[in-house]
Amino acid sequence: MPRLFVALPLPEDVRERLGLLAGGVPGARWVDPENLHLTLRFIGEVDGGWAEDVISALAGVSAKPFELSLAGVGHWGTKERANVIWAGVEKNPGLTHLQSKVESALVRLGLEPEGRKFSPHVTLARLSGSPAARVAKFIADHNLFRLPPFQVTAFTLFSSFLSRGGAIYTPEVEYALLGT
Ligand code: 3AM
Repeated sequence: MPRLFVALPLPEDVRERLGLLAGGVPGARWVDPENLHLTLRFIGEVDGGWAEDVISALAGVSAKPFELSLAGVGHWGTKERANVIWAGVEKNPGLTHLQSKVESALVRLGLEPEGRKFSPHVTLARLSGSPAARVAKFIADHNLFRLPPFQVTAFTLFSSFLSRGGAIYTPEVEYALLGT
């Protein structure tokens, strides 16, 4: 059964620049630059028939291309026990619009609505037992992190395979943003 999620792939130069942030936090498992992405919706495991339905439902999503800027870093979890370090996204109505179209297409299909508010981010590292002071230092050091904007012209359905060496993400279907 494939495990699926919908995400924006990131241009290679953006992934390289994000990859340069890795380091300085004990207990951090940094995401390989080739795997960096911005998740729009985690779907989870679906059987073959459902996967086909997901593929065609996403083909019905229409949204315009838009510019995206990555800026800032932060963490999930508590201050004492952070579990993820991420790069942030500047406020972006185009992104919010696309995400809500993807969400409603999947809910129409019968998936449970995502209960959590959409908080766009790019996961940079997953943490276990990282000292709070080192996480705080990382975030303070990269306070002014910002990349030049790039054009988002497509979103992608990925499959995720969990292996011992970490998750392997494979782009399965790319959907062009063509405008409405
Ligand atoms: O892009 P990020 O790293 O925030 O954490 C997983 C990753 O999100 C998330 O889906 C993205 C691609 O794997 N994910 C994994 N399992 C999940 C679950 N059960 C999940 N999100 C919600 N519920």
